[in-house]
Amino acid sequence: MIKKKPLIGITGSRRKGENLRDGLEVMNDLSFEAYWVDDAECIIAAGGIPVFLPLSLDPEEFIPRLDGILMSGGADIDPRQYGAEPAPELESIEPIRDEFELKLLKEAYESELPIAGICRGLQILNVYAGGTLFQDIPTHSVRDQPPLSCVHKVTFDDGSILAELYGRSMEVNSLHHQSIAKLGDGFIAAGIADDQGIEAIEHCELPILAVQWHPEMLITRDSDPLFRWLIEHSSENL
Ligand SMILES: [Mn+2]
Repeated sequence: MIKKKPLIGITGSRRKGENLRDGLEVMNDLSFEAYWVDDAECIIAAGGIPVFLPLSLDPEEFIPRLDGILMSGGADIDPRQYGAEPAPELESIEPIRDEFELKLLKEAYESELPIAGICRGLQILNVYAGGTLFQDIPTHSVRDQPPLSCVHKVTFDDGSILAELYGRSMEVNSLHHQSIAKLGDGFIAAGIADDQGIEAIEHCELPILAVQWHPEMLITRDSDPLFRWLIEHSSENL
């Protein structure tokens, strides 16, 4: 018998047809939704089945059907979600996605579903838990090199799950221009950059890990322990 694989919801983004370079002009005002194929492929490589979550869905309906969640990278979070006014350096925001993901997290928390967060995924987890963000950290926004380029070190806290997964430290890519200011309730800052910026968080009680870098873009992606951790914990729900 084929072993049942866990279903992992992946969050994505809604855009206008005009953003498709090969799209038909007549469809410019229609919307499409997109997810990063690297995320899906890493979940497949780790033994899960990725499920894309359209923003029109009600999380209350799909959370009971899923075994785990990957909160993916994407646009900036609307600062008003954490009580701040938009700074001039704020990049594009996607309020409909913010609303969807915050509602999704409420349901996922209640179900104690395993969650992994990447980049924006870490940031929305922090905001959901009452934390705040720096709206622009230019030194971490290294976008003039291929996404697999490792540009700074992350050191993990002794005794953290992330240290168990990654060891004492690792070199990572850095495509984000925002990062955690005030840490959200229930989380520890398990990974710190050399400038003391928070690069990885884990929840003290719930199965939630999140990283600020993009493991799915690194050369080590197919054996990355974050995805392995997510699939192992999600398999407990089968
Ligand atoms: Mn960084």
